[in-house]
Amino acid sequence: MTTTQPDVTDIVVVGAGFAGIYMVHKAHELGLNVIGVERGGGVGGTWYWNRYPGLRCDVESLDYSYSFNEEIQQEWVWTEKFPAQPDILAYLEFVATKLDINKDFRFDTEVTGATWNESTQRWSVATTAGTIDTKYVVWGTGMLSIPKIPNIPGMDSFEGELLNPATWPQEPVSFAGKKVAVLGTGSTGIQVIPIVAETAEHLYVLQRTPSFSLPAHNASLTPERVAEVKAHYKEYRAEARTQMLGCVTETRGEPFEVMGPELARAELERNYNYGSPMRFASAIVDTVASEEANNFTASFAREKIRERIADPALAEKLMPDHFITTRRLCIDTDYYETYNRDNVTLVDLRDEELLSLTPKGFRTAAGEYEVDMFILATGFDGVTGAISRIDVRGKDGVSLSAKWKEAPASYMGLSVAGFPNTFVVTGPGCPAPLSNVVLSIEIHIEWIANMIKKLEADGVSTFEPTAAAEQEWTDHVNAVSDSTLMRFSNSWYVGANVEGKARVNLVYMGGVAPYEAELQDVANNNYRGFELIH
Ligand code: N01
Repeated sequence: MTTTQPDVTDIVVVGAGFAGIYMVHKAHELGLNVIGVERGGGVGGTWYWNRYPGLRCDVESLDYSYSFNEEIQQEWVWTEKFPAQPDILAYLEFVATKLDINKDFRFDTEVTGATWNESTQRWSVATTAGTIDTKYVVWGTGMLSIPKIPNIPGMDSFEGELLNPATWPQEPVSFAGKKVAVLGTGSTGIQVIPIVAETAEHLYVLQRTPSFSLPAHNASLTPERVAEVKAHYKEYRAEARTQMLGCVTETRGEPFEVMGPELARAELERNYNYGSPMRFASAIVDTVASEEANNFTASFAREKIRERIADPALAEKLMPDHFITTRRLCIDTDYYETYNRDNVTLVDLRDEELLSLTPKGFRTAAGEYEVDMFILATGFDGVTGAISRIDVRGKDGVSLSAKWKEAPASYMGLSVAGFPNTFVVTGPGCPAPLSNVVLSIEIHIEWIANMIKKLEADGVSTFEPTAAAEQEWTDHVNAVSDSTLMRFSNSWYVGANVEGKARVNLVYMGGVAPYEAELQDVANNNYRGFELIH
């Protein structure tokens, strides 16, 4: 229903994922009016839309959950080491009910624009169900919510089922007896490929860039393990907050040079056997920074991949050649073993370029393949994609997407010069993409809520970061990133996966704990870098 008079509120929260749910709860605590807007039919964010079989998070469930509410973390029972999508969605529904935030959300409603009004010093937020007049806008639109659809000739002509994991149908999809193609071998492809292979008549995996993947060793959580963590959850969460990746890794925190090859290998082995990308990536602390450490870790991971594939020539085709951890380090269940099956064929797009989809399948430089289903596991327009497609106009009518087209700058990864009274949760230039993102979100939401509380108490009408502070932070993000091997990355971490997108360091590589300390320092110094107008 479209209303002519705008609704009036204090805060508009866009998105009902981990960020939006917590922000609406914080608005309740602050005693402010809040309206949440969510394009999905319920809470969940990316976990609402991504429903493909095999989807589970690569951060352990005991970490990948809110820490702010003791009752919630005690009551909810995680059953597996790595949570599956239905469990995460059920968890978020449980939290939303518990915190009574559903009533504040307009579901099945899309934000189409947001315009800063100079005369009222407020935002006008346009949605598909009317306009909202608000003092603050908090964008909780997610880092990975807009799928990247590749522009492959002939896609419209394909007569079979064309599926995207990020908008997977709600009803079950059957692969039984079908010829299926999966395009893409990032985290998504690696999870869906073994499941498809189980029942498909034939599976073609179309790979352009091999990923590094480790066995997840997923398993049921024992009641003892759950009880042990729950008995000391407060301390466990506090320790996670002192870590670079925002979760407990139990690693030595030593560089390769100090460890030496023998100990380094033993530590890689120990963490490989545990099964966790966070732990494996932290086994040698300078894996992402030093070429020597990285080559050592990568060689170890390649050795392990070789052991899992029966055909040595095929194993070489699946061998990644980038610096490990500069693209997502994946975890899997039977990914490489899937290539030992008779009904699976690797189509190496580096040998035979993908030319087009055809009515009956796809064509490469080597020939034509018939398939009934084509799955686009081709990734996301990361970090900036969701907001950039909304018409957000700040001061002087400047468009956010135009500003970010050049370089997605931010101050502290959560605010943007020229866009007053606005926060972008897990925006460009924060450590979230390389962290336990739930903790990164909590850090942002708590900081944002504290700032709003202070602004309200002090009678501040508008705030925005100065252009100088934004530049300084962006330079710092770039300098830290360029001091690591991330400078060679060609993934969504640097916007390299989307044609025409500015190549920029979207991830702050300084780590979660130092980043939170920096945020606190900004707050403690009367919100250094922000212009506050009474
Ligand atoms: O996407 P990706 P994803 N022609 O960008 C290929 C999170 N996540 O959805 O690199 C041919 O990693 C592309 O090849 P290339 C996680 O943060 C987490 O898998 O462009 N190939 C690549 O192989 C992750 O990092 C979980 O050469 C094309 C693949 O598609 C992020 O989401 C699960 C192509 C895309 O890989 C994204 O992962 C799932 C083209 N035109 C996702 N376009 C877990 O927690 C793209 N590709 C476990």
